[in-house]
Amino acid sequence: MAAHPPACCAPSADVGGPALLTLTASPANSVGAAAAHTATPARTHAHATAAPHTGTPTRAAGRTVAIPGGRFLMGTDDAEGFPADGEGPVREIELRPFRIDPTTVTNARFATFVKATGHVTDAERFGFSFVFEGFLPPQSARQAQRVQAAPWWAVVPGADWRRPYGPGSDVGALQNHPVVHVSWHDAQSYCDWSGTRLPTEAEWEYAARGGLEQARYPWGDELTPGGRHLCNIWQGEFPTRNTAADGHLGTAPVKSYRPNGYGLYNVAGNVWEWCADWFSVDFHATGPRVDPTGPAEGTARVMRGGSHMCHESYCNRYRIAARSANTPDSSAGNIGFRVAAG
Ligand SMILES: [Ca+2]
Ligand SMILES: [Ca+2]
Ligand SMILES: [Cu+2]
Repeated sequence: MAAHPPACCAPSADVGGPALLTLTASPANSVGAAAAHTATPARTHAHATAAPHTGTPTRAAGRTVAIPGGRFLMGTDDAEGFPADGEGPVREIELRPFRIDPTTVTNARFATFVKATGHVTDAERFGFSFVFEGFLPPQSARQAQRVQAAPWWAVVPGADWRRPYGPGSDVGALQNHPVVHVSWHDAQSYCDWSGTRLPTEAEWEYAARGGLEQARYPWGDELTPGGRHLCNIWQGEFPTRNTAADGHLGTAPVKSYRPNGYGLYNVAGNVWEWCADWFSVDFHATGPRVDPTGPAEGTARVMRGGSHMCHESYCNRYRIAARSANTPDSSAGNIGFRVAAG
């Protein structure tokens, strides 16, 4: 994502996957984040996004809320935006009705899925995931290999969804927090099991807007109206001091803060959310305007919504129109997902 000014708070798409395994075998103490996206082998998993939408309603789909079809203005030309991310141009998009989960998938729900299927996540297969340095014991933080372009990300062997801060940590107290350290593939597997699917990027944005037209945030244009925090991001100086003025240092329970006009929680902040689409900075400028599903191929999958690590001075990608992406086998402590259906 070298073309993204400034780098996002999520570890770069370039460092996930087997290329990193090679690097970790060498004494290099930082990962070359500027490597090409092609460092990750292309997978043909894209077609899994066409997973059956029609099966009988399942428990997981039953948690979803109905979003009426309609037209909306997608994207932004906001001066606070990042045009290089492909946030614009603003265009009218038409969508069929669909359903979407009011929350991201929790650790408790992901545990049910893993228990039922024996699913092994990409983080477990590769043997590491990316953990924010501030969550590590000082000794581990000092010794950890870092992501060059985003050195606050430590490469932590043994970090995965059950051990979000690395070996010795657990999700015991985080049952209703979003599952993290899950790759796009892991999210897709959860969807396949639960009879759901990932939302398209257009569906995600439409649902996240909650009926407001072109608002900067899910509740309006002001970040902290009346001084109130309405989402879980970063306050203080990134990445050295987090005051947690919004109540949360790391992830927050999935139903924190008030929901948007469609009943969705934490679309802004908390965790990045995988979408079904391949990422492109410009495909949408000329692409379909009715039920768009993104480009036919790519190297990274769209992520939306921003995370608890976004800060206005650096990565204000908690705006609704903000975009990011990562390779489909990458995972980190600030990436999760919510499911859709219909
Ligand atoms: Ca926070
Ligand atoms: Ca989010
Ligand atoms: Cu960010």
